[in-house]
Amino acid sequence: MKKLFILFLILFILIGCEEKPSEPTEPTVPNGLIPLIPTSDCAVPTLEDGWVCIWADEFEGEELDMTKWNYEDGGYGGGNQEIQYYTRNNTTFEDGKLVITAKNEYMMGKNYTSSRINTRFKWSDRYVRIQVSAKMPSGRGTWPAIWMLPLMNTYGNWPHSGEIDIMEYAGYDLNRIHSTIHTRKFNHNLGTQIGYTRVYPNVETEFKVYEMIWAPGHIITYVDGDKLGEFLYVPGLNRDVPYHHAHPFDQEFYLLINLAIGGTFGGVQGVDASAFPTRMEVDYVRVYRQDYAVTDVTNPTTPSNIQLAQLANTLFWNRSTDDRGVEKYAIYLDGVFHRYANLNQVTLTGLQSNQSYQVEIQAIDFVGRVSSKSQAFTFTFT
Ligand SMILES: [Ca+2]
Repeated sequence: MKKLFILFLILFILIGCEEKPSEPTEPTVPNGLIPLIPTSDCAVPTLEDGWVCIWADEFEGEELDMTKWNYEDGGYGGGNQEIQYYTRNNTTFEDGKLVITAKNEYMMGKNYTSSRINTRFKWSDRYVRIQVSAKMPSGRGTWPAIWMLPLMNTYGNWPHSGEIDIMEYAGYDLNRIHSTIHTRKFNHNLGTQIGYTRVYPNVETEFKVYEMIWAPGHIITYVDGDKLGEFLYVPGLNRDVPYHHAHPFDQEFYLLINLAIGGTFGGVQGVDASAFPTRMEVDYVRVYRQDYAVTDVTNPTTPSNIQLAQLANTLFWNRSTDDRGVEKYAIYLDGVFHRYANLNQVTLTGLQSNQSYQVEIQAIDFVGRVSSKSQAFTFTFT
């Protein structure tokens, strides 16, 4: 027995030696970036292809984690003539899930109660991947949503600074999931919002993963891995406006989850009072970031095909490609750095009227690797 123990001890030491971590190597990532460390409260800390969980709520507790979320109590109707009064009393926690129960009960002038939560000033970000596992409520008049609003209204009040509806559902149209963006140029007030819709099986009886992958100029939404919506900024189709009129999604957004009743979307076929109470359940929210320090290894391609837009003093160009995405472009005038642009369009301001400039553009990725400068484009400021 003792011999066996010693044998195991030797084996253990040998294995232990082999597992000794290797010596640190020279950093190969520019700008001293270090790999991301997953947040400890995420059940799935990494996903394939370099995604690391940076924020999550698995809803394992007995109450809402107020370090992560806010309740939005009140009866103002969300700007959509919704008929619920939101109160925190309609949110409960069961079996590791957040449950919002909409009830047919009078409160403060409204005939229904429900809940709405958000992460404003507690979590916000841009260019992330979000997964929300949720089960929809049932009944005509219900309108659950998982969506995002801008943290700061950098480009003005709604819809100028944008809205991302990762998913919406109206209970009168069984199993039909919607995914939509609203911007200054594309919004439902003008009837120009850009949306996608598809029927998925059993959304009221099964948990589905509602997902968004958000990259510069490009947002894709999924339901259980099936692509539902794709929103791409194409400057050639938006020559008349600054990019943020069409695609203001280069700023930080926060997350909202709510179960509205009635209103301009959920209530178009009325509200079936007998359908209440009804529940929206959320199993988890997980937010991932691309671990650029590990996954980004190549430089972006050189911007090309610089052109004048219809909008005065505005240029656009073919987007550069990169192994992990272009974060921004550097604009040079007569060889001198002038400013950055987050997407492949820029409106130049404050230059000398009737003076010509040699414009060169350089793409920069998320670790700071740069492309070559583009061919110079001669531009006259007006
Ligand atoms: Ca790169």
